[in-house]
Amino acid sequence: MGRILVTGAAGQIGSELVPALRERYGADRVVASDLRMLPAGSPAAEGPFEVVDCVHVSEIEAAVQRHEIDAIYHLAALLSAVAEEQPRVAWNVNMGGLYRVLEVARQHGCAVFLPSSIGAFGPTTPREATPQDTLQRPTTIYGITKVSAELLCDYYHQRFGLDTRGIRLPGLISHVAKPGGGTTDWAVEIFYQAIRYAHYTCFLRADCCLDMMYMPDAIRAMIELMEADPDRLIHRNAFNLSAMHFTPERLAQEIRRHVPDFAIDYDVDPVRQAIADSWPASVDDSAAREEWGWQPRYDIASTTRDMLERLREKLRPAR
Ligand code: NAD
Ligand code: AKB
Repeated sequence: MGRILVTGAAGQIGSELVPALRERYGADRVVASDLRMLPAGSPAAEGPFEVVDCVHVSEIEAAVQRHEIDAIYHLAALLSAVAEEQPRVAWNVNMGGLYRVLEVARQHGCAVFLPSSIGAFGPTTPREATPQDTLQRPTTIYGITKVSAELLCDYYHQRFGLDTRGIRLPGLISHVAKPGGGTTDWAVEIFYQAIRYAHYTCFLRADCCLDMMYMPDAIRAMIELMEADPDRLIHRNAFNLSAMHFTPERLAQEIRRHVPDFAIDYDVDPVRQAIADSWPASVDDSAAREEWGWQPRYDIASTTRDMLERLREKLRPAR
């Protein structure tokens, strides 16, 4: 891997992807970029940084040229709940930003990684063990941008020979940066609230099952896919990826093993519930396993244990 640009680097994924890439390829070879500055003192802030608004092609191009970039991890996007509040902005950032990144990549010969999502599926997709190749008719603006993004990346690969690769990520659980306004944010918030108040009010129904993954697995998957032998990749944009799936009630039960008096109640948000109801409960990731050897390492028990341990440390009052 040569020199890497990460867009949207201040977000939930970028905050952990940038340090992981720097550890693997060298700090000076990975340039973080975002609309906003990285929080001072965060691990991602230790290294090169550029302000890049992905809807401005000149800003992407300047960063690519200045740092002689070979690969772009394009993370900048609006997540599902925020996108539903601002559909026009979501289209502009998610599709407009991607189109400009792909054009710059085409002109400068960069590889592109794009995170798609379980949001790329819709209510007519088989909901259990969702196949790799299946019906994709999402009903959210987020999902529409994700399917379009998968297709656009395939097009740039087929038409221009660009090395584009992508993963359909499930909801991500992490402790470094908070999630940015998605439907699966509850699965992060619940840990903060369990430690602070031993209580959480969930905005999804108790029995709403969704696919989930712990961030270390997601980061490893992104790096492994970009390092995979291209001759073995049949799907490219984008691979189903799975690690675990659970309901709020099931996660609450797991948290109670560590916080015995933890209580959960429900105040369902109809908008986010409708989004969740249109997504798979579990996905079949056999293509990723066969084509580049994907294997998750964290399940619900090990994720819960690690999240609580790390958040207890992070939220401990300074003496
Ligand atoms: P996030 O909302 O936490 O971060 C996105 C970042 O993009 C923010 O720091 C924001 O400032 C930046 N940004 C927004 N508009 C921009 C623009 N015009 N130019 C440059 N930067 C801009 O999101 P995330 O959770 O880190 O997700 C990153 C990507 O992964 C997105 O494409 C998202 O759809 C996808 N994804 C995330 C999850 C998840 O659970 N976090 C799951 C599936 C897919
Ligand atoms: C969201 O909820 O929007 C994201 C996702 C699964 O794409 N976490």
